[in-house]
Amino acid sequence: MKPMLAALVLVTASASFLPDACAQALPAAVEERIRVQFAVADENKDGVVEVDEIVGHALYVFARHDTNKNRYLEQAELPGHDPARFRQADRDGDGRLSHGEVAADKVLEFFEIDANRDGVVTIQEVLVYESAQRAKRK
Ligand SMILES: [Ca+2]
Ligand SMILES: [Ca+2]
Ligand SMILES: [Ca+2]
Repeated sequence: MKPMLAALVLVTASASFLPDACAQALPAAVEERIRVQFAVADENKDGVVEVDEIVGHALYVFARHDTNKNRYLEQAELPGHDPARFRQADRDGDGRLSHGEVAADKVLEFFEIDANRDGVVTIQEVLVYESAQRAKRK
């Protein structure tokens, strides 16, 4: 009985204060940038981001970065982009990202961010996800 109770207390404790603690770990400038990106991605302005909105946003960003307009993104077209992230998205390993590779990467990330699995992503879910990612990178 006792170990079970301890586990229960642990779950309750982490559920109640961990997300807040995580969100606070983000520098204000980073949080602000995330909030701006979220607002842009939320095309229908209902306060949550759906998977279609994230794909639409990703392809919009794709077009803006594809400066030589060859319908592929090379690492050189993404200054400041994490090279490890680039390689992860580059599924066929040809050194460039196609529309499909970018869309797939975003869809996979979307469902990872959607912690409560309700099919939409809230700003809180994004902030918790981002701080977890940053903690992992450290
Ligand atoms: Ca929306
Ligand atoms: Ca590729
Ligand atoms: Ca969600």
